[in-house]
Amino acid sequence: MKTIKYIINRLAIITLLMSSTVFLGCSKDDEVEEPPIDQTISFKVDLIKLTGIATSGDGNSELEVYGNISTRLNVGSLYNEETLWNKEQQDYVSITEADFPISTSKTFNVLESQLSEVSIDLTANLMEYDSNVNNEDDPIGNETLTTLLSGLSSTTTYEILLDDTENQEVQVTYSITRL
Ligand SMILES: [Ca+2]
Ligand SMILES: [Ca+2]
Ligand SMILES: [Ca+2]
Repeated sequence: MKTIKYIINRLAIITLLMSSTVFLGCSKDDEVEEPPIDQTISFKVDLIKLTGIATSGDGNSELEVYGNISTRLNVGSLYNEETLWNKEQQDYVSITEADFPISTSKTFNVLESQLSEVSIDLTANLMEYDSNVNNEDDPIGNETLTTLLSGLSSTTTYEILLDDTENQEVQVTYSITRL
């Protein structure tokens, strides 16, 4: 009796092994299906212009503007930063109460599967040069605007007002386009 029981047990184990082999075979077949392709979506950041909003605080109604404007793609905690405009103090540009066109752009590629966790920053950090040695340069402003990309379908234009110093104010205009 003991031997028969033993044989039955063995048979049961063998049957189990065989059926699990069949099962594994099935799941292997399923894996042959191609995974969905993750599309790449491109977003272009265009720096369009600086505009003097208030310039009377600098004597000759012309601001001597220098500094840095950059854009940054954030994917979760990772990022990629690019410079759009950069002037050292000695290379300042003169801004009146009019548009000062700038035409630089950067394009970022984003995987469609990551779209919900992706944003683009635009940071403008501008200063106003004053030649008087006793007078320190004036901060125009240092601001960052963050845009979530998941809801962006075509071109959207953004404005950042830098107004840290009274009557020496500059607005930065840029756009983000989903290509
Ligand atoms: Ca000034
Ligand atoms: Ca001036
Ligand atoms: Ca000045």
